Amino acid sequence: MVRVYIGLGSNLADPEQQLRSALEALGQLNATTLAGVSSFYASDSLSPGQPRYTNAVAALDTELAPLALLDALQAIEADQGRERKERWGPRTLDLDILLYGEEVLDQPRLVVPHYHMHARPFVLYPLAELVAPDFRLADQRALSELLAECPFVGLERL
Ligand code: A4P
Ligand code: MG
Repeated sequence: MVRVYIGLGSNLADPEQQLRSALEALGQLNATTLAGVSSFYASDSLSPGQPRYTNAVAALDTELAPLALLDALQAIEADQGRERKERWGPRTLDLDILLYGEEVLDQPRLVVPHYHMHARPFVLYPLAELVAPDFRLADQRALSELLAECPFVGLERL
């Protein structure tokens, strides 16, 4: 069993409901247990002119290998009607593998820790709800230091 953290995001078609549906699907994954869910947070999109996002982080305990987990997450995204038209386009559902145990992966389909997580308040603050205060990322960066450099600005806890 490996402890994994998943970032959830949506900015189309009732984002809060998208996140709830995705959490239900995560809870039904093979060889996987949903171990925790953060609060939901709203924030403006990083891409100007797009609808606001709702984000959350989920903790999973899984026996799925990293790429099998990615396949499963992409199947959930597809089930919930995500269409990949443009990178960074609005989406009904985005599921990112933030952390996969202690692993550091740099593969064509999978980079872990997720490349943008270190400076995104809508990832770091929900993650902080699920872990101990002295938590370190797989690359050994302390979550507390990342939070100190990432003010809780523009984030609304729902
Ligand atoms: N991929 C590589 N590593 C991973 C990983 N750790 N987890 C690959 C998941 N996928 C990973 O993803 C493109 C490819 O990344 C996948 O096929 C997978 O093989 P995608 O989800 O299709 O692309 P994307 O999400 O449009 O691009 P990207 O760079 O992941 O965008 P981000 O970083 O997710 O940004 N503002 C707010 N407030 N909240 C948000 O959640 N999200 C975005 C999208 C922009 N602004 C936002 C938010
Ligand atoms: Mg993504």
